[in-house]
Amino acid sequence: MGFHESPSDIDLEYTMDAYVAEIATNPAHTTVIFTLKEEPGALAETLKIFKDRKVNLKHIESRPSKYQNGCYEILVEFSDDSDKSRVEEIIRLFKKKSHKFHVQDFNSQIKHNSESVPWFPKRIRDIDQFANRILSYGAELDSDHPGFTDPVYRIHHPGFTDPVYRIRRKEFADIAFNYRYGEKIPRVIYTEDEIRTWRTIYNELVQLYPTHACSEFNYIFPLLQQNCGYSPDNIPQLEDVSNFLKDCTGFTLRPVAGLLSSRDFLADVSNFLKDCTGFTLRPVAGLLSSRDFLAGLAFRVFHSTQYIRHSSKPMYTPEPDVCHELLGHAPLFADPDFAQFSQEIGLASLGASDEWVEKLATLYWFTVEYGICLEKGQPKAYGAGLLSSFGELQYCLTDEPQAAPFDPAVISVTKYPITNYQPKYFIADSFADAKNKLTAWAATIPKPFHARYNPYTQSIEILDKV
Ligand code: HBI
Ligand code: NLE
Ligand code: FE
Repeated sequence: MGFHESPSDIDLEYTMDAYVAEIATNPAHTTVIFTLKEEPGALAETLKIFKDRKVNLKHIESRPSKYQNGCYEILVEFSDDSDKSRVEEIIRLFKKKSHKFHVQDFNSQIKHNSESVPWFPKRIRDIDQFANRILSYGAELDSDHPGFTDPVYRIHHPGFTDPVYRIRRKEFADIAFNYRYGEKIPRVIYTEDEIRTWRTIYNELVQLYPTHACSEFNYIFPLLQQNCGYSPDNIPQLEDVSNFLKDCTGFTLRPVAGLLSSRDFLADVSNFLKDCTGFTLRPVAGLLSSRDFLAGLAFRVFHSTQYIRHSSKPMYTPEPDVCHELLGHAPLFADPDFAQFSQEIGLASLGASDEWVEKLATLYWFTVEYGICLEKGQPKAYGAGLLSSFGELQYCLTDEPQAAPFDPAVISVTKYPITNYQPKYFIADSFADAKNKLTAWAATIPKPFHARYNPYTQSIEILDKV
């Protein structure tokens, strides 16, 4: 993107990325970055420039300068919706003072870039900006998700006509709407009726897992039973599962010790550290757009519903629910290769065009949701949509559906139904094979940059493509 011409530009990359995010959502923002000597009152004096011109500050960041001793780099973002001439005046002023201030005005560059690159979150906290932008909250509202306005969907969704269920769904939606990054996910007391639905699904599925699910899934599942309250009589709490997925990446043993039963302690601790992945869950009221949903994966954040499907149709629902998230998705997010595969799709989606996001969503569909892989020559399910539906889990390994080899170029343009069992599955040779093929294919997505996740700052780093 041509930002990094001088060493100090490279150093400012992170801050500038944050700025790109803002300007793209709301073009009426300007950011300046300048270097200030550490002197009493220096910052206050500079900020007076904004105050005197009645320009509102939106955001300030500071950090010690690596290049000039005793100096601070300050990023100031301000709204300029009031008066363009005031903003120009401020920029002029900064430039004039540049023997004292090193001024960066990359407005023109960024405006240019934001025309071609859709907005995407740069910091994990940015997810708050879209997590409530849902397309439907299922039983409550109609949706513009293709298919969800379809009468067929309503036939598959008996919750639409059950007033008690609709009220309950509203309670779950409110939890998700009020949630902000970093908070604990509120614990839910599930009703007897809800637990009965969970029990039906759980008991059916655990009978199928040993023969139908992939070995990675079967390896993690007992850990969830031991540590997160997975049992026929208890719907696990999102908060506990989220902590499970996240904490075991830590280097200290202490949080791990708290989670494990003392039996097999040492063996489990080492496996625990190895196997978990830093994925976290975040409550969501309903379906997100593909772009928003995939962007979460780039940060290893998985948006999870917390409500349960209507009790009248436990075997299959077209909509994600807590059974789907916790039985279908959560176990494999504890597998390092699978976690990386999922994050890879997320990173590829950042800043991609609508057309390419749709292709990535389709790939997500045929892998993370409906993937089948070979194990010792035998097909096994790893897709969450299969692992949470005891109807489709049985069906998918019969001769009835079509099976095709794993080829991202083919998969990405394949049409699929969202309210029925899949007519076709793509069979991967292994996770590793699927990941390599995906990475190779994703490199062909036309984007001016490569996005990489920095887990220490939990932010996206942008690398120019050469
Ligand atoms: N939103 N909340 C939520 N959960 C999903 O599983 C989900 C979504 N939006 C889109 C989606 N899944 C996929 O079908 C792809 O479009 C990415
Ligand atoms: N069909 C799945 C189930 O019944 O658990 C849910 C799929 C959500 C995409
Ligand atoms: Fe899903």
